[in-house]
Amino acid sequence: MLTLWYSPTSPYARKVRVLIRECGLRERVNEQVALPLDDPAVLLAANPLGKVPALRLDDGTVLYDSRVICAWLAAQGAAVSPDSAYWQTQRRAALAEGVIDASVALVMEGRRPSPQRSDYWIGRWRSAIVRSLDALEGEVAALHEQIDAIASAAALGHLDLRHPDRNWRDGRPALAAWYALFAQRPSMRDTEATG
Ligand SMILES: N[C@@H](CCC(=O)N[C@@H](CS)C(=O)NCC(=O)O)C(=O)O
Repeated sequence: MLTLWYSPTSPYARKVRVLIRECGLRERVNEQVALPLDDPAVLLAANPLGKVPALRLDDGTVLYDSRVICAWLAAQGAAVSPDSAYWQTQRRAALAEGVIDASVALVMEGRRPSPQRSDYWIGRWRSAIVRSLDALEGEVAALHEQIDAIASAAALGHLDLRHPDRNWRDGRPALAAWYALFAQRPSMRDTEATG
């Protein structure tokens, strides 16, 4: 049985839930409400970004975000479906893109006049980044030269550029060593921002 964590009002989750029905997969999916702002432990364990939707597959692995889940659902009817490594690559890319989203959101929030800034959202974005980098630290061996590696490098480069005070390398030696090597690639050097 597949498990989908969702919130009833999330349009991202709704997209997935509609597609589940359109694909005739409703009987295979246990839909569980998880309200992300309550930080339910089961959701944080499934998705370090702390967001819905997240889908647990029959083999226990979890997919997020909604784009990856929708692509996986759509592939279920296909004669030849990509393998599990492919979906994990897409899921890791979504994880890194979620770090980028949170990192950019922190910059934008910091540009608002201080009375308008939300400590609540700043705290949520920082926590999501910490959990997600911890997850990436455990998955470094899977990062090669695919989109998940590129998205991870872009995320870490942005953290260096905009949030150097957060010291993301602390406690994450494998990710730090991986990034030190990846950052030397000509593609990374050629696209490095300084301002
Ligand atoms: N890119 C994600 C976005 C998911 C998302 O932002 N979900 C919201 C609910 S509508 C959420 O869980 N927010 C919690 C948070 O931002 O901490 C996707 O496509 O699944």
